[in-house]
Order: sequence, then C-alpha cells, then structure tokens
Amino acid sequence: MSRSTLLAACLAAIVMTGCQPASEGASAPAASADPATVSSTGAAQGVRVSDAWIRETPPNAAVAGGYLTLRSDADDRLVAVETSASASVEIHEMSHAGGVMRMRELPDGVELPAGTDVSLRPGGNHLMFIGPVEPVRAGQTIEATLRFQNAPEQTVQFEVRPLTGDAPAAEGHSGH
Ligand SMILES: [Cu+2]
Repeated sequence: MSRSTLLAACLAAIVMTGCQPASEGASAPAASADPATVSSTGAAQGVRVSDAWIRETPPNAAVAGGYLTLRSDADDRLVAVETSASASVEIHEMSHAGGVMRMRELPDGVELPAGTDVSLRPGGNHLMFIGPVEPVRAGQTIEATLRFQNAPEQTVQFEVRPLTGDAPAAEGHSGH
C-alpha cells in the first residue's frame, strides 16, 4: 500500500469513526525537536500512562486509531510505539486547516513537557495502528510498548472500545 493511500485510509477511518469536534484551536505543538540539550538530571524519570484505548474497527479496516494520556515527570518525548498486533504503529498529528482535515506522521513523536498531561485523542494527535493482524474488536485488549526518548520503555494494555460507544469524557485540555 502506498504511503498516500495509507494516509487516506487512515483519515477515512478517523472521519468514519467520528472526529470529535476539536474543542479549540488545539495548542500549537512545539514541533521542532531540540536535541541540543540533554538533561543530565540523574533522577529517575517516569511516565504515567492512563486511559489507553483503541477504537474498534470495521472488518478489514486498514488502520485503527489509538489514544492515551501521558504524563511525564521530566521533559521527555514519546518517540515510538511497537506492537505485534499490527504491522506498524505511527504517531500522527491531525490538523484542521481551512476546514480541511489533514493527518501526518510526527517523525519526532510527541513532546511530553514535565508534569503536564498530554492526551492523544480523537480529533487530535493519535496513534495509528497500521495493518491490524486481526480485526480489532471491542472487549479485547491490545498490548503495545511505548518508547520514550529518556524514560524506560513501557508496555501498555490498550482497551478496545466499541465504534458506537461514547467517546470518553473530554478531559480538560489544561495544564499549560
Ligand atoms: Cu492517523
């Protein structure tokens, strides 16, 4: 599958499963990675993961959207996600420009400012599970490993929620 086809399928999946109205002009992502400074705080760094879920997909769906909330004790970055449940996982950004919804891969992952809840959620940044090896059905859990720039990797159980189910209560996009 070509890359553009893939992104189209990805976008279609998101739209089909109901793009949540973007609550506000989502906070501008600080897109530029800054590898210049490496914090040398020897303190143990941890990332707390909560509300990890994947939306159930129709049969034969090419992709499934994954969501979660991350909170890191120290400045960090979610750089990759791996699972045996799909061919690959990409970290995607969603933007609405001039009424057009666009999606692109975030090659440097998602920034995790210290002490701040960072939510990947419908209509915003999300994980794209590409090429699920089996249909993704509600009630299942899917295990995936999160890799961070600094913190140790972490294995997380994503709960599959029904297509028709309510989106989780919108957690306030606070913490700026
Ligand atoms: Cu996507």
